[in-house]
Amino acid sequence: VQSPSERFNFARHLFDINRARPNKTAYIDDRESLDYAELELRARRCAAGLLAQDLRLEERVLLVMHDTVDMPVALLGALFAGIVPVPVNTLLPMEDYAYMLQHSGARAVIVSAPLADCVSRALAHAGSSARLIVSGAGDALPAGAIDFHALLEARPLPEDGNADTHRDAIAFWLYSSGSTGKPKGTVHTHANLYWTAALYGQPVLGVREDDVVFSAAKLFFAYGLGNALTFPLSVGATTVLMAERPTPQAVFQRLVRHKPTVFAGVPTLYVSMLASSELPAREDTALRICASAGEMLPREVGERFKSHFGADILDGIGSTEMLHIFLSNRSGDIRYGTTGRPVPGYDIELRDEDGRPVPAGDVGDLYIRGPSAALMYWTNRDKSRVTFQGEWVKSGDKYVMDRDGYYTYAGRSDDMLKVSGQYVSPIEVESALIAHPSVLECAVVGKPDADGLTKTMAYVVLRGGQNGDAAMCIELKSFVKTRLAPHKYPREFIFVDDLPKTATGKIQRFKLRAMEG
Ligand code: 3SK
Repeated sequence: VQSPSERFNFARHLFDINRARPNKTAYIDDRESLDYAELELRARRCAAGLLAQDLRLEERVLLVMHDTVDMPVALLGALFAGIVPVPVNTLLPMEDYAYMLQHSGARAVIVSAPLADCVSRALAHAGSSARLIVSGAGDALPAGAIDFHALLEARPLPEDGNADTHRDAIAFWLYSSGSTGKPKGTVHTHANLYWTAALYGQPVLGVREDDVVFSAAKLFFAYGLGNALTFPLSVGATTVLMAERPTPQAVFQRLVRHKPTVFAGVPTLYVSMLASSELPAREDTALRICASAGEMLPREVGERFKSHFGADILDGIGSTEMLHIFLSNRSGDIRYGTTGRPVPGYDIELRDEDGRPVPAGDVGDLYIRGPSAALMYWTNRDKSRVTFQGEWVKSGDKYVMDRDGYYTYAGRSDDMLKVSGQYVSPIEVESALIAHPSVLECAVVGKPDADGLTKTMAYVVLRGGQNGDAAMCIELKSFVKTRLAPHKYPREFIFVDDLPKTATGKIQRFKLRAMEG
């Protein structure tokens, strides 16, 4: 596969590829569609508008945006201008946005109207003077804010007016969570985007020009960014965007209305789609191929989906640090229940605790080498050193490879949980729970549900004689919900007299896990 040229701007690269198909639909959202010519024009206007707001090369702009056409316009506009977009999860509490504003030093934030109030409070909390730009505000623009559509009235930068970026220049960041501490700003280059399409999107997932692509995973995730921007735009396909939460019903509506040929989801969603009484008939849909990532796809789910829709689900694993999938099943080479084999262009090693490769059949820590690896975690030297080890990236997952070279997930190396395809730190959930006046101690672990998918549960020791009844469960659930993103709160509580601990007082989560296993 050819490397990108040394001077390389990913947004310009996409516009050059698609200039031959100006009238082809690039995006369809819930309100409008954009053809490729309009997408490029709006992005070049956005680039000019951001520069007019005094943002400069490599300064950050936080994107707190739902999946509407404004999101790719903002992302590509910033990339074109050499400004660094930082797309972030739209379901976070205000304090997380305040942290990200401070940590990234963002000079502007573009926010979807329904989230503007929360982000305004975050700006005040962080003492940030970043400009607030609101998408979809209509007549309800908050005082002092700039309307995104007014920003797009700027005279567009010319077609060749992109920032003259190096392929290895900082292009964008994504925040990635860890078991301890704050989210880490994972710094990616312009070339990294190119490589995910060249190595996975086109040859493995097989996205092509005549496809209609729909990703239930949102653009602010590395997974969704590849599925719904990098891959389809790199071949001139059409992409369906959905602003609302990806419930089975919302997904079904789009599968039937827009007839996507490529769909990307996470195992929890596939399970709830198959369990729904509203599952559309195969004849009402047009699926050709699907992707799954985030957590292991149970074998029966892949098999049942294939027999209903006639389309395979390619289960794979990627990471925010590697930007997209590096280990995957492939069409014609699928073993449901495994994560498949390395994506050509990536090298995989499983190592023991001393860093030595483990033989087939043994569990080891997963290391990846490949050209889409992030540069570092911004201002976090210690954690960068642990993860980015020369050419290799340590993923934090454990895997086992069989004699035929297929890899099977064997858990995390740390206490992190993967719930609905997203990382959950048990420590963060415990810190939220312990803030409740009735909670003396607690420990959060994962528990597989009937489909084999992980859900969080909490062991709780209550203060002096309080009752661990159903009312207390409801109380604790709603208390934690106000402090954490929705996928993180425990779905189940078990009240105990004490927790298993080491001699030095460390909670032994593995003992609790064994009780549930
Ligand atoms: O969770 C995954 O497997 C994944 C896949 C693609 C990109 C990013 C991630 C975290």
